[in-house]
Amino acid sequence: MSCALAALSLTGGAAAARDHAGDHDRRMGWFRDARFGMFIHWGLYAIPGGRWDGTDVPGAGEWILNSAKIDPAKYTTLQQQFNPVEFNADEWVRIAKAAGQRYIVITSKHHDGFCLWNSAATEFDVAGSPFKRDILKELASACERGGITLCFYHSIMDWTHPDYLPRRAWDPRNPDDADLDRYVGYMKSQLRELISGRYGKIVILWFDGEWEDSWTHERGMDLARFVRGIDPDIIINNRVDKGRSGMAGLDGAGEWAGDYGTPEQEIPSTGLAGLDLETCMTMNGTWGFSSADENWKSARQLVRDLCDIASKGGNFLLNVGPQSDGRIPAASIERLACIGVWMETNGESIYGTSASPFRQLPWGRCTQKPLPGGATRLYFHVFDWPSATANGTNSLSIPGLESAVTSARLLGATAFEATARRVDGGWSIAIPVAAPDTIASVIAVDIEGSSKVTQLAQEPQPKTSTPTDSPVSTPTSGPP
Ligand code: FHN
Repeated sequence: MSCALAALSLTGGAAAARDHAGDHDRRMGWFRDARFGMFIHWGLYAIPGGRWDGTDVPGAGEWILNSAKIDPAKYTTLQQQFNPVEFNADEWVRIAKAAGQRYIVITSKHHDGFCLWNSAATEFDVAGSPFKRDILKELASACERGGITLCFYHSIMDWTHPDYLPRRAWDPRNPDDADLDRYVGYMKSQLRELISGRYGKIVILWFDGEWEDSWTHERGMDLARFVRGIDPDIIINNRVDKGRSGMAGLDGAGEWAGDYGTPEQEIPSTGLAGLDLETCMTMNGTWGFSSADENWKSARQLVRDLCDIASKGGNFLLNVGPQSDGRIPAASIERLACIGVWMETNGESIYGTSASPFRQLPWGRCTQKPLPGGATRLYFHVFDWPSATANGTNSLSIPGLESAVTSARLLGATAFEATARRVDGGWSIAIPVAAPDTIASVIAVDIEGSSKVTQLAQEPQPKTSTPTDSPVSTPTSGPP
C-alpha cells in the first residue's frame, strides 16, 4: 500500500478531510454521478509539439520551456505564431459526448503562463495572438449547447510571469524584481475573471503546480477561501493546497483545502471510504501535444482503467492534447469513439456508482449503486471471461458475496437469462459460453439490502498507467 494510502488508512479518509467549506456532499453529488471527464491540455506548447531547435525533447509536451531550458523571453514569442484555424469547440464537445464524457477540464493557463481567454490582467493571452478569439468563451458556449459541464484547470506555478517565484535556473531576469504577493493578486484577479459568470457556471477549479516551496499551506487555504467567496458551490481539487502526496494524489493526515484527491497516471489499490478522488491519465505519454509520442494506450486498456477507477469510487479524467491547428489528434478521437461504443451499453455500470465492496476480484472489477427500497445493484466488469465446461455450460464465480442475490442480467445481452445459485463461499452466475464484449462484459446482479462481503486475503496493488499492450513509457512531463 503506498504511503499516502497508509496514512489515510491510519487516519481514515475523514481525518484527512479537507476544508469542506459549504455543503460538500451536496456539491459533490454531480461529481459522483459524472464519473468520466475529458482533460484538455492546450496552449502555445502545441506549436513546438515536443521539439525544440530541431530536436525531439522526450516527454516534453507542455513542459517544453522547462525541459529544453528555454529563455522565457524567447518562449513567449510563440504567442505570435498561435493561430489554430481548425479550432472548433462544437467538434470538441461532440467528441467528448460521443465518448460518454460528462465534463471537460481545460487548461485556462498552464505553467507557461499563456492564457486561453481574453484577460484584462495581461497581454500574454489569446487576444494578443493572431487568433484573437476567446477560446474559453467559445468552448463555454459549445458546452452549453452540448450539455457538457465546463471546468477550468489553472496553474499556480507560472514560469513567465515577472512576479512568480522561484524563477527557472536559466531565466536571465533579476529575481529581486519579483514579488510573489503581487503575483497572487494577479492570479486572483484572473480567477475572478474565469469563475464570475462570463464563462457560465464553472463546476470545478482544477488547480495544479502547487508543489514548489514558495506555495505554502497558508497560501493554499487563503486561495481556497478566496475562490469560495466568489462561488461557494464550486468544487476545488486538492492541488490548491499542499496536502497531495505526489502522484498518488491523496492527502496525508491533516486539514487541507480541496474537495477531492487527484491520483495522476495511477489508480489507487482500493477505494477509500469517505474520500472522493479523480484519476487523471494521458492516452499516450504526454499531456500537451507531442508529435513524436505515438505510444498510445489501446481503447481496451482505457475502458478497463475506467472500470478500475470507478471500482475505487473515483472519476476518470482522460486527457487529449490538441495540435497547434486546433484539432484533437486522430489517435485520440479513435480511442474515445471506441470507449463511447462501450459506454453506450455499459455506462450505467459507471455513472453514479460507488466503490466495490470487494477488495479484489480475480477476473475483473465491481461497482455498486443503491436501488429503491434498500436493495443494491452490483455491476461486475468481467475482464477475464471464464472458460466453458466440456458440456458447453459456463459460470462466473463471485467469491465472498454473502448477500442474497435476487436477479442477474448481462448488459447488452437481454436475451440471456443469467441465473444465480448460492455456492460454498459465495455465488455462481450462469453465463454464456462466449463473452458478449471482448473488452469488459458487465453483469448486473441485484441483491437484498446493502452488500455484505467476506474479503479475499491477498492485498491488491496500485496500478500505474504504463500501456500494457504496447512498449512501456513513463510520462516525464511532471513535477521534477
Ligand atoms: O506539471 C503538470 C503536468 O504538466 C500536467 O498538467 C499534469 C496533469 O495532472 N499535472 C502536473 C504534473 O503533476
